[in-house]
Amino acid sequence: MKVVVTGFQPFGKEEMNPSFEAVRLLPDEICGAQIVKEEIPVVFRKGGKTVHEIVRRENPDIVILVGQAGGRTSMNVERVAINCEDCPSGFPDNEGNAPQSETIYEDGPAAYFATVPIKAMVKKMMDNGVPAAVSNTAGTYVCNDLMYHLLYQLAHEFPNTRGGFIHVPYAASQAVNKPNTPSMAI
Ligand code: PCA
Repeated sequence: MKVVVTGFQPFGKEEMNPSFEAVRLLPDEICGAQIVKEEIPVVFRKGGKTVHEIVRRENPDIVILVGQAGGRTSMNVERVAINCEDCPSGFPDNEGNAPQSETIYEDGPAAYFATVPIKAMVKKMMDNGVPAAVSNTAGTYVCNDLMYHLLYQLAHEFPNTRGGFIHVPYAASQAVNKPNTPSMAI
C-alpha cells in the first residue's frame, strides 16, 4: 500500500504552512504502508498539475491532501470539492492570480465527493484525542482547486486510487499575534 500525503507552501502573510510542517514529520512507513510526502505550490491550476505528476509517478493507493485553514478550530476532513475558483479580493495566490468565479474543468461535474471514508477518519482522530470534524466546504481558493483537480484526475485516469483533503488550523506559533484565534500543535 502506498499513500501520497501533500502539504502546501506558505502563502499570504504567513512564513510557514502548518500543513506541510505536519506532513514532513510523518514517518516513511505507517502500518506497512509506504508514505510519500510532497509540498505543493499555492498557485491555482499549478497545484493541480503538480499533484497530477506525483500521482502518475507514484501510482498510489490513496492521496491525502492537507492545507491550512486559519480560523478553523479542529482537523477538518473535507467532504466535497466544487468546480469553481473564486479568489477572495486582495488575496491573490503566490503567483498573483486572482480568478473570479471561474470553472476549473469545463467538462467536469459541479462537485466531487472525497473518496476516502471521511467519518471514519474523523472518528479515528477523535479516538486518538485530536479534535476533528467533517467539513462541508473547502472554500473556493487554492485548496478547493487542488482537491477538485485531484478528484477529477482520479475519476478519469486512476479509478482505483482514493483521494481526500484535510484542512488544519493555524499552528500555535502562527496564532501568537492573533488574539482569539484557534490553533493546534503541529
Ligand atoms: N490553504 C489555502 C491554500 C493553501 C493552504 O494551505 C486554502 O485553504 O485554500
